[in-house]
Order: sequence, then structure tokens, then C-alpha cells
Amino acid sequence: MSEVDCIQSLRDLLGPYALRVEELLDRWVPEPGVPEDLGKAMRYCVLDGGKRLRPALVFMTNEAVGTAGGDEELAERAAAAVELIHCYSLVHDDLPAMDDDDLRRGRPTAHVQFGQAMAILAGDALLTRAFSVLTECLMPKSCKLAFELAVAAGAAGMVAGQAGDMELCEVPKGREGLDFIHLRKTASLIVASVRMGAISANANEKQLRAVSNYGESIGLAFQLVDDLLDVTGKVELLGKTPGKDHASGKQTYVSVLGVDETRSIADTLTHQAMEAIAPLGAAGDKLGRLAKLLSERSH
Ligand code: GRG
Repeated sequence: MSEVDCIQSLRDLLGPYALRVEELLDRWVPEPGVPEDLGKAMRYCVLDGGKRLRPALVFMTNEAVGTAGGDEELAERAAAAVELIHCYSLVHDDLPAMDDDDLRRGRPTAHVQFGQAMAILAGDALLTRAFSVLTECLMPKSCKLAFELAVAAGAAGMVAGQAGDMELCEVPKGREGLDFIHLRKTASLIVASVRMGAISANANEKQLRAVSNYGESIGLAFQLVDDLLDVTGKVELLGKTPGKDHASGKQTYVSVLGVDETRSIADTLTHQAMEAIAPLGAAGDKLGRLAKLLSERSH
């Protein structure tokens, strides 16, 4: 049995990367000069929680590409930056004006803990801090990574997906509309994570294409599984309230396609993700294992 075959759970696989990014976030959040109460709220929103999937993807693709001269500090900064963006998006998504949630990562959401005004500002501060973390090392490639992250998180990426999901802009009906929304809302940060990991390791075009296709497939599969968990998941495992999308009558993969079809598309996407990274050879085995474990996850 290879080292990768021995990895039995998402926790086994993501745990070491989660510890590493926790240390970085603890060091970098907040930046110097932040008022104490705002700094406390920022730390509440980022520390001690979540699977840390996106930072793990940065580290794993950096290792998988592993070109000589690839920069580890840049990968560390990219890993922390993408988690900061992800955390801001969760804080803002949980607000009463958006998804209106009380529970996140097994704890009260930021606006329940600190009030709405502080939650909005803490989210703004995390979004901004992502780019100062990424660029303050003044490495030439940090600008390229900042561009990748900004485009993925911005108005043609995650923000567009959120606007579509909240019916603030027009999207096609049915499967086409769901793919439009979730390629942006969920997959775009996942694609940015693998691309930043690969770019920080000096990936060539072929490697970059391989990890981008992998990221898009696992990113969409991640959302399909999230929709399945909204119907079948348990609050203790999810750390958030299941059944909300279903109860609100929101269009999800499950409500549009049903449980079986959603499961089957998630499996197909997972298979496509594995095929996408075949050009990386054995160096991509861990990424393949991750795709499989993500499709089987219970939280
Ligand atoms: C506010 C611009 C803006 C966007 C919000 C992230 C988001 C977009 C909404 C959150 C709700 C949701 C279901 C998003 C889909 C992506 C997703 C499944 C997020 C949860 O990611 P996990 O499971 O969370 O990686 P942890 O807590 O493990 O980090």
C-alpha cells in the first residue's frame, strides 16, 4: 500500500496543512495598528475552524508541481490569503441581508457574536488583509498571484456567483444556471487555490491547465455534495444548520435534479478531476485521493 492509499479520511489528509495555515493566520491576523476590538473580531472569524480545504490545495499543488526554484513562502502567503477571502465570504454570507445564519463552524456567526456592523467591517478587513499578506513579501510573482485571487474573488467570480444565487442578477434556469452560479461562487476560489499553488512552484502551461481542470471539477463537485449534505447532513458534523436551502425553496442541484442525479454528477466530476491530473503522474496522487475523499465527505 502506498503512503497515499493509507490516508483514510479528510482529517488525515487536510490536518497537517490546517495546522500550518492556522499558525500563519495566527501570526498575520490582524496586521499591526488594528484597533483591539476589530482585531478580535477578525481573529474570531479566521482562527480555529473549518476544513482549510483551499489552503491545503495551495500547498498540495505546490508540492505536486514541485519545480526546482518554486517558492514556499509564496505558497504560504497564497494559502493564508485564500483562506482570508473564504472567511470573509462566509461572514458576509451569514449576514441577515444574505443567507441569515446563526451557526458557522459550530459557533455563533460573526454578526450574532459582535453585531452586524462589526461583522461587515471584519469581513471587509479580512478581504483587504488577504492582499496585503500576499504582496507584502515584495516577490515579483506575488503580484501575479494577487491578480489570480482578485479575479476569482471579484465581480466576475465569487461575487457574481453570490449575486446570481441571491437572484440579484439574471441567470439561466435549471442545471445551466446552477453551473453558472456555482462555477463562480464555489469553484472559482478552489481553482484560484490550485493555480496559485502551481504558479508558486513555477508550473508550466501543461501543469497549470491540468490543475485548473482538476480545480474546476472538484469545485463543482464540492457544491453538489454540499447540496446533498443540506438534505442528508447532521448539524453536529456540519457545524451549520442543514435543511435551510430546502426549507427556503432555493434552487439547488438536489431540488432541480433530485438526489440520485446529483450524486451521479458529483461522481462523474470526481472522475474527471482524477483524469485531469493524470499528466502530473504519481506526484498528483494526493490530489486524486483528496478528490475522492471530498466526494464521500459527511461535513
Ligand atoms: C459574500 C461575495 C460573497 C460570497 C459568499 C462562500 C459563499 C459565497 C457562501 C457560503 C455559502 C455556501 C454554501 C457557499 C458554497 C461554498 C461552500 C460550500 C462554502 C463552505 O466551504 P467549506 O465547507 O467551509 O470549505 P469550511 O468551514 O470548512 O471552511
